[in-house]
This record gives sequence, C-alpha cells and structure tokens, in this order.
Amino acid sequence: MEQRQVAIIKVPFGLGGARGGAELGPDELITAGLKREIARLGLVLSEEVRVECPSVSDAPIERNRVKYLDEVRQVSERVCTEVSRAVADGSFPLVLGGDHSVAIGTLAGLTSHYSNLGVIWFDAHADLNTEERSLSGNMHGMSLAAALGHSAFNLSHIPGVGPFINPSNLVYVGLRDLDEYEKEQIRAHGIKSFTMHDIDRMGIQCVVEQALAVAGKGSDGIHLSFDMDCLDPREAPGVGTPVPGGLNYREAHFALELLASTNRITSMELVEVNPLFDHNRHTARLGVELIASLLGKRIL
Ligand code: Z70
Ligand code: MN
Ligand code: MN
Ligand code: MN
Repeated sequence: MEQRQVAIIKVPFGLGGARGGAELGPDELITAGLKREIARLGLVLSEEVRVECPSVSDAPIERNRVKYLDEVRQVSERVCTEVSRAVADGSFPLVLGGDHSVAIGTLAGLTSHYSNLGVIWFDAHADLNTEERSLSGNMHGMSLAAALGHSAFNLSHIPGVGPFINPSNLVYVGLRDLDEYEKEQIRAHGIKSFTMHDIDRMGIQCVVEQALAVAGKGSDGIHLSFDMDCLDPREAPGVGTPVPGGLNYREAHFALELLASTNRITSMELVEVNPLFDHNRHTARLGVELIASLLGKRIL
C-alpha cells in the first residue's frame, strides 16, 4: 500500500451467506485488536464507518429462490458510497465483512475511481453464480458474476459506479469448491485461477507473483478480496462454509507479506469471519494478523 491512511469500513451483513453469523465479523475483528495493529504499524486511521445493514429480523420472510436480493442491493449501494468516499479522501479502504456479497459494493465503489481495476480473489469458491444458475440462491456465491456484468443484478444497478471489472485482470487463489457452471465460466472467460492443486505444485510464492502479474497488467489499482474460507478450516474454523484442504497459516501470511512488499495493493476486504463457528476468537485474530501483514507488518 502507498497510502499511509487507512479507512475501516465495517459491513455487518450476513444475509448473503449460507448461514447466519457473518454479520458479527466486523466487531469481532475490532475486538481481536485490529486498530491496535494499525496503530503499531504507524498508520493513521482516517475514519471508521459502520454501514447500516438489515438483519433477519428487519427483512421480510424470504420466499424467493434468490435470497435477500433487495437487502444485498441496499447494502451494495451504501458500501459503494463509503468505499468511494475513502478513495477520494486518499485513504486505503479496508472493508470488513460480512459475507462475500459485500464485495459487490466494494467493487462498485472502487470502479468509480479506477477505470481498469485488477482483482485478486483469495477464496475456496469462485462466487461466479448468477441468479439463474445458483444452486443455493445465496448471494455471496454471486458477487463476481455481478462485478463482471454476468448476473441480472450487477454493478451498473448501483448509482455512480464505473465500468465492470475486466476478466483478464481477475485472478483466483485457493479455489477448491466449484459448481459446474462456475467451471464453465472460468474456462469460457479465460479467468486465471490458481487452485489448491496449483499451490501444491508451484508453491505459494510463485503463485502470488503470477497472480500479481495478471491483476497488475495495465491496471490502475489492485483490490485484494480475501475470503477467510480460503484458509484450511483447521486454521480458520470460524467461517460459514468451511472446505478442507485450504491454505495454511504460513502460506497465507507469506502471500500477504509478498503482496505488501510490492506496494501495488490499493484496497482490501476481509470477509466471511463467522464467530458462531469459531473457538476463542481464533479466526478473527488470524484475520487481524493477515490484515497487518498486508498493511506492511514484517517479522524483522
Ligand atoms: C456455492 C454457492 C460460497 C462463499 C460459499 C458456495 C459459494 N458455490 N461463497 N462461501 N464465500 O452457494 O453458490
Ligand atoms: Mn467468497
Ligand atoms: Mn468462500
Ligand atoms: Mn483454535
């Protein structure tokens, strides 16, 4: 990161997820010491905003196959506004989810400033489903389809946003649980994907270097979207949809340290921390450490 100012944007929203609890993520990360880490790094916390989010008790009983679309739309608009404001202020936007549907708003806000945004997406999942093709109806599995303009609800529905993200500047790290339709989409659009198989084969250093090259080619900013379920559930049990065989502690730290050392990352979001499935705040503490690594924390 080049900016020395960080804007924390908390998005306590869980209705896009498979099960409740992700709405507790932002407070859990703060309690786990996020602001102390930011201060230790000598960074200025320029603002800390909390996006107002509907919860199950506010929402009408969901009878549609695609769940809580109206609520996701509302939250996307608000997140877009806050992220856009943070960039305009010269701050590094740090978005705390919430389930991964909050990325729709983040990407909308970013594309209002960056005309060719690179995106590095750490996740067990591809989040490429459309409303028609999703098997679950959960919007957190559709955020990238929205950002690429593939789904019925997409970035252009959010007031004031720029272009869709370009699939040639999007890259996945950590994939291991894909729906058939998502596999077809990855092939059809030639989206660069480093699966767990590739990480085992090439090593995380090589993967991160190649991922940066893809996201950075001709782009004017690079967003890191970090879904905590990219990690192995033994490292990060507190997520809504754990999938075995993920990144370990050292791979994840090293990956984010490598990204930090390039000074190319212009924003980050960390999503899917679910305290209801965690033990002793373990996952949130790991999340804080990983954010610190991305913001420049080093061992020596
Ligand atoms: C599945 C779906 C998903 C995150 C799970 C899972 C999607 N492909 N995304 N956890 N973050 O429901 O569409
Ligand atoms: Mn995800
Ligand atoms: Mn995921
Ligand atoms: Mn533990």
